[in-house]
Amino acid sequence: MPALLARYERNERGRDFAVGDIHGHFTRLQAALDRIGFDPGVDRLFSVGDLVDRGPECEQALIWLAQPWFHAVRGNHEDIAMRYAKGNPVDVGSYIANGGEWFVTLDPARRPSFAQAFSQLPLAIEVQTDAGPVGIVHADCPVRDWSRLGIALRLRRAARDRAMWTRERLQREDASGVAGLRALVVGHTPVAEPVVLGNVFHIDTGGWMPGGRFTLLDLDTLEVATDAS
Ligand SMILES: [Mn+2]
Repeated sequence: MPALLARYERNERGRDFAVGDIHGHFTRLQAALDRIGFDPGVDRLFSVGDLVDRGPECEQALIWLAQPWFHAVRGNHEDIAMRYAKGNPVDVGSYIANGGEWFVTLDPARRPSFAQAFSQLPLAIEVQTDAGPVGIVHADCPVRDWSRLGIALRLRRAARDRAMWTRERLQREDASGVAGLRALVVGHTPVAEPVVLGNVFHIDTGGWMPGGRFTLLDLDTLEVATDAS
């Protein structure tokens, strides 16, 4: 069984970035990476998940997930795709309304390759930086202390669901933060500008939406990466 919490050592050679929800817009993401001079030879990109649904290039998710410099956690849209591919009950109407039409209409023989790739994704990533560990989860850390996350994810279905689905911290403007981490980076809820509550960075600035853009957060500085010129 793949790890629910994956750990990455400090990047000794290049930079580390996190990006918000992608939703099938890999061409736009690549353009954003090009603008900051992302170097796949030494840099790493950590995705908060939701690689698929809504956009036109969902099938490219498998190509990106195969890259050695690209690391993603599982979002709720990957979660739904896994359930659907396994034949578990999914409200197909709402799935399509939320961008899942590409998967519903995909050749059923091709669905398992996506379900398999998504099943390998951790629900949380921890990246070491000079100033301490940075966590990455799609929606939120379901426990107050990061050191308790691994066991919570293993033992509690509710913790796994919260990691992928909740919007409570943002809705409540809860600035209490997550202990045991320098910063937590999440997506899932679109925001016009990155929102920082305590040490929790919400970075889904809608790169997949008309008029939105991808925020690439430098994990070393916790600043939004700016264009290389
Ligand atoms: Mn989401």
